[in-house]
Amino acid sequence: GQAMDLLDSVLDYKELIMGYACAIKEINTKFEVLDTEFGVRYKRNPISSIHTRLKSQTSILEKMARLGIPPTRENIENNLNDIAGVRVICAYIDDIYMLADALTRQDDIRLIKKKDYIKNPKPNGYRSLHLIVSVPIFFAESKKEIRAEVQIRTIAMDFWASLEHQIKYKKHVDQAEDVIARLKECADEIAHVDQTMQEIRMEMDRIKEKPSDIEAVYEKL
Ligand code: 0O2
Repeated sequence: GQAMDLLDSVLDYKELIMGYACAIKEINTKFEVLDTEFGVRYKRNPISSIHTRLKSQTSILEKMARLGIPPTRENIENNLNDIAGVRVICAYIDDIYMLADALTRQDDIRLIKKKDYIKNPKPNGYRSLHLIVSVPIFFAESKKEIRAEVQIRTIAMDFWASLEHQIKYKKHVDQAEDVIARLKECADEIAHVDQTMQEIRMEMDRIKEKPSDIEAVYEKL
C-alpha cells in the first residue's frame, strides 16, 4: 500500500544520492591528485581548499517544482546538474584554468557545459569558472555516468561570493541599492587585486631560485 510506496521512494532516493556522493569522491580525488603532482613538480600547491556539498532532498524537490517537472528519479537525473557540487578554491587565476583544463582533459571526464563568469562576470560582479561534467562511477554490478557541478574560483572571489550569497538571502536589507553598488565595486577591486597578485607571482617565478650552498659547490666541480 501507501507505506510500501513511501518506503520504495525513500530507498530510491538513497540510491540516487549515493551515486552523487560517489561522483563527489571521485572528482575530489582527481583535484587532490593534481594538487599533489603540481606541488612536487613546481613546489607550489595550486589548491587552497576544496568544499563539497550534496543538494538536500528539500532543495531537489523545490527545484523540480520550480521547473514544473514531476520529481521522478529519471527526471531528476536528466534535469538537475548540481546535486553534486565541488568547489575548488585557488590562490591565483591562472591556476583556475590550469585545473579546469587538467580535469576536462582526463579521458573519463565528459565536459557537458562550461560557464566562464571570470571572463564574463555577472552584472552583480560574480566571478567564478563553472563546469558541468559527468564522470563514470563503477558499482558492483553496473557503471553509471553521473553529473556534477564544479565551481573554481580564487580565495578573494570566494570571499566575495559568500558575503553576496548571505545578503541575497536576507529579505530586508536596508538601502539594498547602495549595498548592491558597493558589492559590485568590491568585486571589481578584487578582480584587480587577483590580477596584480598573479603578475607579481609570475615575475617571482621567472627569477630562478638561488642555488643552495651545496649545489654551488657541485657546480664548481
Ligand atoms: P546555492 O545555494 O549556492 O546552491 P543554468 O540553468 O545552469 O544556466 P544556474 O543553475 O543558475 O543556470 O547555474 P549557474 O549560473 O552556473 O549558477 C549555479 C551556482 O553558482 C549557484 O547555485 C551558486 O552557487 C553560484 N552562483 C551563481 N551566480 C551567483 C551569484 O550571483 N552570487 C553567488 N554568491 N553565487 C552565485 P544556486 O543553486 O543558485 O545556489
